[in-house]
Amino acid sequence: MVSISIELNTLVNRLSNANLSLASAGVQIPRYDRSRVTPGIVHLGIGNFHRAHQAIYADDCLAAGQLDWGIIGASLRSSETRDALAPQDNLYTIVGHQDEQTSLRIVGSIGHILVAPEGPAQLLKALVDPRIRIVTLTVTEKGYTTDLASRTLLKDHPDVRHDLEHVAAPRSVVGFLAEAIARRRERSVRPFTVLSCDNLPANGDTVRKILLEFTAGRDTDLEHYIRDEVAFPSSMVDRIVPATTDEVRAEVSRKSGLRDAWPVMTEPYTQWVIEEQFPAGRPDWARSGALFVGNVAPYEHMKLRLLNGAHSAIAAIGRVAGLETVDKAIGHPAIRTFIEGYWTEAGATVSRELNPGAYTRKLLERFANPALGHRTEQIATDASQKVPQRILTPLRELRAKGLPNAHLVFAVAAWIRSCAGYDDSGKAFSLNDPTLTTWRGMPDQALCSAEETTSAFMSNSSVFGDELPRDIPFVHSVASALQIFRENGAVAAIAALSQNRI
Ligand code: CS2
Repeated sequence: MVSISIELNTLVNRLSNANLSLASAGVQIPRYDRSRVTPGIVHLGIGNFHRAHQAIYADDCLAAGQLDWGIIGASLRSSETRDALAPQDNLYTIVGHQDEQTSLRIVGSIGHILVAPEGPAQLLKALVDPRIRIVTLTVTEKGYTTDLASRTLLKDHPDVRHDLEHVAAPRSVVGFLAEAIARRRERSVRPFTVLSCDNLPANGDTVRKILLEFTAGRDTDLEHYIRDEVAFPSSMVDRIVPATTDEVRAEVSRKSGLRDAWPVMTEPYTQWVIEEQFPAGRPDWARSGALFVGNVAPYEHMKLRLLNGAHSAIAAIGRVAGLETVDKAIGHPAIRTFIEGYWTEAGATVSRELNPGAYTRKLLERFANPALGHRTEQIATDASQKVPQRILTPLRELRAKGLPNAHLVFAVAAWIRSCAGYDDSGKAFSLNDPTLTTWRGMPDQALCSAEETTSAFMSNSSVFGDELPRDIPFVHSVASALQIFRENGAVAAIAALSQNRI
């Protein structure tokens, strides 16, 4: 079966500019002349999320005739995406799945992909190009080389240290941004706007802050220039984008009639809320529904705390319970009830004006989409970088106000339990969270009691900060929830909470 589909696959033409006319009927293709597009955006972190989100908004603008807003994508690590997309003229297919419906769209907004480690000078050249007016970022939490609990630059991070010494050959996001802004300034080229599209609180302000800390150690004139001249709007981005599987590749070849080495599958839902601060201009992303606001914080709180918070809780519980995908986890009555309780508590930290009730009703539907096959393992990746802003920030607020927070405490315990690296049946799974697994204080949960494990985790200040570990009732409740997880298994533990048996 596999070899037959591989053979069929090689008979299908490769996606490319020249082959676009061979796409099957019903496949949406770029209706603009790609050879006339010029770059206006450099995007750092050319992964699936960018390709299913910002690149689509850009594609719509290009189709509307705003041809000076093409994207140069850059990867700060591997050459995988460039290697897959370059032979197909950087075209790729977006597969939309909802219920029984599939939509296919070939996207043309990425003109070129650079691989930073292969040629940092080329990426700097692109960043200094006066045509570039915006630099967008999806570099994941880790890419900010920041201690998330204190929002300070990790000055001892090897890449940060390297970049302070080798300014012309940077490795990190801050290193590239600082050097590009410095060169533009020397050449009297107006600075670009830096637009973070990662799931971080006040993401624009966070990049600004770490960039200022970085430049303070390098050049105080540059620091002042960045403070006065460079805009860092914050933005909230939302679209669920699972990792691409071989099944998706095969489906795309079969349905579009063109072979695509790296299509991206996603849900129909998409949202982008952006602070209106673009002194160097911007494309008309509003035409695809982007919302421009004065302050993104209420939207970002709602999304990070309700969607991402629940996602991280589901990922931890799901992994421990042996449930591999979000739809399977949320389809389990005990988990669904738990998540509804979680939303009631976390929702108390979200602006009423945004109608969090309607938002979570929609989330239930989105999480339940079986076509996505969104893996709990994917969401659990780098969980130690996600838990602070998704779960612990609202938890601190709830505790400060004396509001109910038992579900969030259970989510913390579930995460700690999942860091044991085996599920309730004893089956091992890998923890893809290098910041945590290389942490010296990581307890061996098979040997440590729930209290010992909890107190070891509490000593990790880059996750828990300084204040929560001093909240003794909180530490006790995490330890007792962890004990309940150990004794009963994840599903029974959360069911007991929902039934008020604890
Ligand atoms: C997820 C997010 O992997 C994760 O951590 O929570 O990628 C989530 O799917 C997106 O933020 C949805 O917009």
